[in-house]
Amino acid sequence: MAVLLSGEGTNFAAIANAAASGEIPIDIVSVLSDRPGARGLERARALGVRTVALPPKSFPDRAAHDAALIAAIDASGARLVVLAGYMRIFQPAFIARYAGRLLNIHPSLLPAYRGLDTHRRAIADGTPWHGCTVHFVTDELDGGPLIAQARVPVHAADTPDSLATRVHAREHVLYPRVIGWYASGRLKARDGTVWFDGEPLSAPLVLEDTDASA
Ligand code: NHR
Repeated sequence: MAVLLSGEGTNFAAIANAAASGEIPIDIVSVLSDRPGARGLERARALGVRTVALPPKSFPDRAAHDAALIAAIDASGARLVVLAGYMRIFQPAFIARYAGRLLNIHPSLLPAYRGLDTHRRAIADGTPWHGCTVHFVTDELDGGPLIAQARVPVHAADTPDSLATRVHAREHVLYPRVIGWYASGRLKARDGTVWFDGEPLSAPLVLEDTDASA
């Protein structure tokens, strides 16, 4: 698989750990970023993973940037593409190329809070539960078929940062697990539906709560 990231790369690190320990049958062949200074690229280099930085400013438009990403991903031999804090919206040609093999983890219980700044918005609404969702990526922003979620409580004293920390801890468990399902052939996207163990999912799978998340 290839990983695309724009920032810290903590989800990448969690996936790389799960792969290195043999927990999931996956080979990370490339880490790509739109931000040459992304900390996640440094983490990848430290682990000996090939990295590619493609700043949007080097391209005339989004389509050209996407095309360069496609060329780099395909040259790496990746069959699965995983967004892990990647912050640039893709044009339809990118989405079409990786249909059914492009995953994202989004920091909310989708369909709630699509888009950016999810932790602040959840706190402002006084919602009691928040969390993260892994989904197949489509042209509908944060609107592709849902695969699995993990939830966390929102505490009265939470700030966006404290809530983000609680959500991140669950992301680092949920994302490697879902990628493992995909890699072992248990998880597929077909006809706009998610299939798990040969059955269509009518609702996202839920990662059981643990004391650590509360
Ligand atoms: N692309 C498509 N076509 N569809 C999706 O569902 C996508 C996508 C690209 C990224 C991740 C998503 C998230 O989990 C994602 C899903 C960035 C933005 C955004 O507004 C929105 C959603 C996500 C990521 N990006 C701005 C842009 O103009 C830039 C924002 C910034 O740099 O801070 O691309 O949250």
